Amino acid sequence: MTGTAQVRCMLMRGGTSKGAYFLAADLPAEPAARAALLLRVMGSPDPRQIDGLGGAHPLTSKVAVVSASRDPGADVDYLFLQVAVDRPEVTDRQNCGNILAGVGPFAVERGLVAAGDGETSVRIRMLNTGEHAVATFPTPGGRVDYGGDAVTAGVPGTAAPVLIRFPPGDRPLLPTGKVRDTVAGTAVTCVDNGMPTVLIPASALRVTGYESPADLEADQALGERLHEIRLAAGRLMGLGDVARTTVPKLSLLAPPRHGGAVTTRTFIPVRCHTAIGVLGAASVAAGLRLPGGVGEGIARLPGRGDRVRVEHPTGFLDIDISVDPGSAGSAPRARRTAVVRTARKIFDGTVFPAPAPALGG
Ligand code: NQM
Repeated sequence: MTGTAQVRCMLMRGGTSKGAYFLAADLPAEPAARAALLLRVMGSPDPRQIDGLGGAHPLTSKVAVVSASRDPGADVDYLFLQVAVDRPEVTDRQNCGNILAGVGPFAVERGLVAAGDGETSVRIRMLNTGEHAVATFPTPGGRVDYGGDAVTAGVPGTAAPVLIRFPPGDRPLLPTGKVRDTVAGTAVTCVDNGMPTVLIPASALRVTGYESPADLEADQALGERLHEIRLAAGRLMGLGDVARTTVPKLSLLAPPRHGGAVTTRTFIPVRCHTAIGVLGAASVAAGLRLPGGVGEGIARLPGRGDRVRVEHPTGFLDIDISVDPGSAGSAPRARRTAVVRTARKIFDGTVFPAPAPALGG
């Protein structure tokens, strides 16, 4: 470990999020000490995160901790940590598929995985959920090439594609065992294809689902209603009291407007996402593929092929998904989920965390 006065760190954009990437060996192993250090690295708690790397929004206050894996099915382990902006909290309760997009390139940059000539595939064990992913990205001449033609809606310009494939998970897609539940008086579909998510028809909450994130965040009555639904849904999903956790997420559904399958506005869970999370979109897509869910009559699913285009406030996210709807004796499961994201190395160097607050006083 480098010591806590300065820490080796790479700042990367992963999909539509931005985070600080660390080798596990460069951070304290003990979770409380690691959390205390990361709060100082990111500048939390402070709504502006003025004294740290954080960008004053949950989407830019993220951390990846990466190490070589002992799992024979993985090259590296990835632990995602969400650093709260205005509260002194660091949580491993959720995963992040956007930050995941940077993990493979980071593993090559730090020498955890040897680059192939042309492209490299990195097998990643996601410690937050125990699930696996495989990320494939260009490495011409044995170096990560971040430049390319792929577009990530919500990110300016183009970049190299990072193909992320999620093998079939063991966990059932429906944490409540039902494709439709009524929580706090509202019909919802609770689904988890990598991210516990509650699907809610926007019309049930008296919004169109096409409002901007800022307008939705400003709607106090909506915020209170969403909180009520989330607390009830969290209990039903077996997540216990979710008052202070970042999962489940809430996705409002409305008919598509731009040729996709559905329009979404996703709460993560208080701020409204400016796009949608990768695993959040994978969960929305899975929920739409299950007959009887609340997306029926709202979504327009393609008749052929496995691609579900999820529209969001700054464009769309395509999810390739195939779902086994289950039968009398077996619960529905995802057979295959895949997505193309992009990532970029922004900065590599040493971060100097703000000094720890003095004790006492
Ligand atoms: O759902 C935001 C993000 C995410 C999570 C959030 C994510 C995912 O966009 O896989 O990527 O839902 O908190 O980074």
